[in-house]
Amino acid sequence: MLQISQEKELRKNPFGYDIEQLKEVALRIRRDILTMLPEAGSGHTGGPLSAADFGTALFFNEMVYDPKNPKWPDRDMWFFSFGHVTPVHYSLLAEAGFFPKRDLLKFRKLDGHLQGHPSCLDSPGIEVSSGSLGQGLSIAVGAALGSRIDKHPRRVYCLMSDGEQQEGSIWEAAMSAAHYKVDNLCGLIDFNNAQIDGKVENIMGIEPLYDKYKAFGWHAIDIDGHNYRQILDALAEAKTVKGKPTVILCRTYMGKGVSFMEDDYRWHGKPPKKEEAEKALIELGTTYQEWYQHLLNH
Ligand SMILES: Cc1ncc(C[n+]2csc(CCOP(=O)(O)OP(=O)(O)O)c2C)c(N)n1
Repeated sequence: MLQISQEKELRKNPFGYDIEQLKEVALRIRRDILTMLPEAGSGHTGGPLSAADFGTALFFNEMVYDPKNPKWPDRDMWFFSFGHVTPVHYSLLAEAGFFPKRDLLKFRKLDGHLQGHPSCLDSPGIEVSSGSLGQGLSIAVGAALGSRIDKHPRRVYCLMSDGEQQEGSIWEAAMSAAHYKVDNLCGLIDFNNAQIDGKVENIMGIEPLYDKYKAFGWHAIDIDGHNYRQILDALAEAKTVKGKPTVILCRTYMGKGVSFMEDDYRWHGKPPKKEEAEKALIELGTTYQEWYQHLLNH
């Protein structure tokens, strides 16, 4: 039988950063993303940059976990259903201390553990391997239900993209989450209106997404996904909702933070070349060489 702590002081985020500290972390996360990608020579840029702010709020203010003990029974659980955003996922894990930052320089390399899509067999802090869009919410519903059966106080977070709302399996999972009243489940959607081939609204529109989740029996919150006050308030509100799951629609911009990437779907799946990364990193107050060295030393 697992020993699960119900005590409030044990079940808290290990950092508890305020908004100014969260902004500083997110800047480092964006620098990491732009340094590891050209080094890998492949991978996704736009989604990781759009998800960087609500991802930072989750890892450095909200979720309960122990980076030195990834399988700690008391932990909350998070599932990155849109597996392809590994640059932000891995950078958050490294920043939190699950593994050294220098590992980021081995992203997508044979002698590293950080695969292009997350593998729970290879890297700490990954609950489940993902990459096939639309699967994560079903897994999260199961984890939330199982936690409830165990009388575990954990919360389960499912990070999704807007493109994957086009998958039918999302809506089967959404239906079951409401049916089973899993109020320990919180979905966050990176609503950047961009996917691999263009704008989501032009490929297969998903609006009105807020009304759709409401109609499926969820509590829904629509926020600016780059505004920390709104993100933290939405996460706090989600914890007060009883009898239904909550979804937070995080309105974001693909490529957020880099002028020549923002709101451009062509950055969905390509890495910056070293010269492009240099330009981007200068906008973010550093240089490629400086941040590469920073990663090597941490
Ligand atoms: C089931 C499935 N179909 C297709 C793909 C290929 N694919 C990878 S990312 C992507 C675009 C998805 O757009 P979105 O999830 O909104 O991500 P963003 O562009 O915001 O990073 C597609 C179609 C996949 N990974 N899984």
